[in-house]
Amino acid sequence: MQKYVKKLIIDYVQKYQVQKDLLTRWREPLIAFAAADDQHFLELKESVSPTHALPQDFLADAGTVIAYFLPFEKSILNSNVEGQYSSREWVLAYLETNQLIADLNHYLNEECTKLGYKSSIIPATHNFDQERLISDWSHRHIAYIAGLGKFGLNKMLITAKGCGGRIGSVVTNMKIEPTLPEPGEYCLYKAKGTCQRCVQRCVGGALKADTFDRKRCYQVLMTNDQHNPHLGLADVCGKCMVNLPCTFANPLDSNKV
Ligand code: B12
Ligand code: SF4
Ligand code: SF4
Repeated sequence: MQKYVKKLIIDYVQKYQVQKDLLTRWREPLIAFAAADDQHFLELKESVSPTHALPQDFLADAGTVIAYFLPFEKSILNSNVEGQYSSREWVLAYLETNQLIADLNHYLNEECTKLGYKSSIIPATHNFDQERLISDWSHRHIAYIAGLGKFGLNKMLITAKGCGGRIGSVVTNMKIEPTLPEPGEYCLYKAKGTCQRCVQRCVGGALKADTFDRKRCYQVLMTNDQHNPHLGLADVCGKCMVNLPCTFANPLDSNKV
């Protein structure tokens, strides 16, 4: 079943970018699976928020959580390196990937239904408390539990294809064999105390080696939205995700993909 679901996602993303009139291109997605009764989900009530949901809050008979990473084409990531504001490519990649995640989740739901199963449809973002700036379903933490990657100093989930992309997750009552997380860190600072390049790149003074000011970061995101008045809600920045050793790959993997 793992192989089957992986192929559904990979093929969908490949066709999506050719069939639709889009500017964004994605590299091949990475996919991982967690058992819905994995005890680590309970820990999110402490580490993220007491109101963080469990897979069973979406489906009472939840079996598996599927987490996927949609890595952007390198040109999109490189387009966002220079300047104070996000590039136009970055803004469009944000908007188009959020739509892709919504469409992909609907597609997976249809495919599950065909097989006699159910699945949740959870948005890519904007499912967060506007005051606390914390979500009750943190895709990054879900993906971490499924073994899709490890947290970087920049707060991003770093995967085998780097951190430059977006994450989605789906709860289903299908039982799929869980993925085994890899040992060790994927961030140079966390592994060796070096690098900190993401901190140096932060344009808002929000990201420090020991703290992260989410309100300050959000102000920068909203400045980019004001800078792009004709493009939908573009609360973006992402300067701390590009031009880094972890943008395209896990910098600690000697067999980088
Ligand atoms: C709220 C939110 C924001 C807020 C707050 C950001 C934040 N860091 O929490 C604001 C609006 C400021 C924001 C900004 C951005 N966001 Co945002 N945001 C979200 C949202 C909706 C929820 C995140 C959340 O609530 N996390 C819970 C909090 C408590 O976790 P946290 O702050 O990340 O802190 C934890 C980690 O540092 C972690 N951690 C660190 N080390 C370790 C080690 C271990 C072992 C463990 C278990 C945990 C851990 O523990 C901390 C506490 O639990 C998600 C979508 C979603 N629903 O998941 C997207 C999301 C996190 N955002 C994303 C992105 C890309 C961005 C931006 C780059 C904007 C952009 N698109 O241009 C910036 C980056 C800021 C940054 N450096 O983090 C992506 C991240 C993709 C990735 N590769 O990881 C997500 C997942 C959206 C998506 N669907 O892809 N975001
Ligand atoms: S830029 Fe360096 S310190 Fe920052 S997350 Fe990536 S590897 Fe870690
Ligand atoms: S998204 Fe921008 S403001 Fe927020 S931490 Fe990254 S570089 Fe700093």
